Amino acid sequence: MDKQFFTSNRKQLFKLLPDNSLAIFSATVSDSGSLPVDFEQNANFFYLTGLKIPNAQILLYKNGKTNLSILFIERNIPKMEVWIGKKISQEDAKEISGIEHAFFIDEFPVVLHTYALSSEVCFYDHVANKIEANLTDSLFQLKEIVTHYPALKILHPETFMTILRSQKKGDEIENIKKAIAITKDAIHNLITNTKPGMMEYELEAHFRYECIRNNAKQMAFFPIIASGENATILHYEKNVGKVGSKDLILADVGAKWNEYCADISRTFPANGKFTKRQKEVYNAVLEINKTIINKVKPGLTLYKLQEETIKMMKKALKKLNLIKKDEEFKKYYMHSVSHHLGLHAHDLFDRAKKLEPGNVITVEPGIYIPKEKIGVRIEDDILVTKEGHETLSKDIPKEISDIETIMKK
Ligand SMILES: [Mn+2]
Repeated sequence: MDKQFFTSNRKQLFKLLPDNSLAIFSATVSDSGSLPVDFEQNANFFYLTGLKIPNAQILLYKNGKTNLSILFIERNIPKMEVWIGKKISQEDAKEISGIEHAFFIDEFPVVLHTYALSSEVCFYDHVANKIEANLTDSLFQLKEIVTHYPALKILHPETFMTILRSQKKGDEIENIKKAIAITKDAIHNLITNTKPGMMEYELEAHFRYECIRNNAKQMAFFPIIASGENATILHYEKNVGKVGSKDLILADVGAKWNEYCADISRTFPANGKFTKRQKEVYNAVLEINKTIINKVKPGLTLYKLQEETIKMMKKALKKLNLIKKDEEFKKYYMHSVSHHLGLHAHDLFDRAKKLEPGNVITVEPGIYIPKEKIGVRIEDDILVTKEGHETLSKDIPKEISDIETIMKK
């Protein structure tokens, strides 16, 4: 991605920040002395800098006409180079991010002091519920700021970041498309390698293998591979069940490409052939999936899509002889039909906000029947366009006949 993209993201954020304010964002904290771990960059930090390095920060300062972005990165430690290689230089970090001013992270308190005294508000991107180290570190720094600058009002920048990040630009959409294309191949690899009697983690391996082989080394989230009754647990992530010959398998999976996520669900029969009952349930979900996708256009809210889904779901569940009264629908369909997608699989979003061109959302109805050991979810990724929408995942088969044909080969 071009540094112009990240520069423009900061510019947009400056427009939203009030006068006399600071904003502080942090990269993911990681202990570079220990063995490698799967590094996942903090999404807001990536969005504003394009940098995929740990232990860095960015300070934004707005005062009158002054819009200042200052980057803080780790110092290179020559004796550590043999263990972990060289740290990125200030020049390279400036080049990637388009930020003109760079310091080392240990200089943060001194630089902050210069700007904190002339600021009224500090938007601190305190990162909760992610990695524990990150939480601890950002809490420690926040405490320091509160102690040293008691007049500074502390707020969270999430509202601003939601506005910015829900509006996907060209390169972002290209990244999501690429993540979906790899996910498509990996789902194909998963489906065509499935045999009854396998373990769910073997299927997970077939999915991951194809992603990694295509240089998508990171998953958008932990792959859900759930067979039979396991498919009725919405966020099942154990993947340790044995696939029964009559089971349906629900795969809710997504690769990541250059930090951007795909989020796709497909459901297929272990032995390659749907039973009559499985077909009934599957087609009911498929019809809702298609109808809701067709409704997607600017001006709608996610609330409205959910309302429409529930309306259809009530009818479908009655037809499937699962419920008699409308209000019983929650027994078999209990989640939202849509969320935004981007740097996170569940990206920042506001359910009440009207959809706009550039939004990328999922459409994912499902029906879950534990007593019949059937769980079906069909999830596609949709770009909202001026005219309506574009189904980014339209090439991933979801018709029963297509799935059965693929599995016969
Ligand atoms: Mn989803």
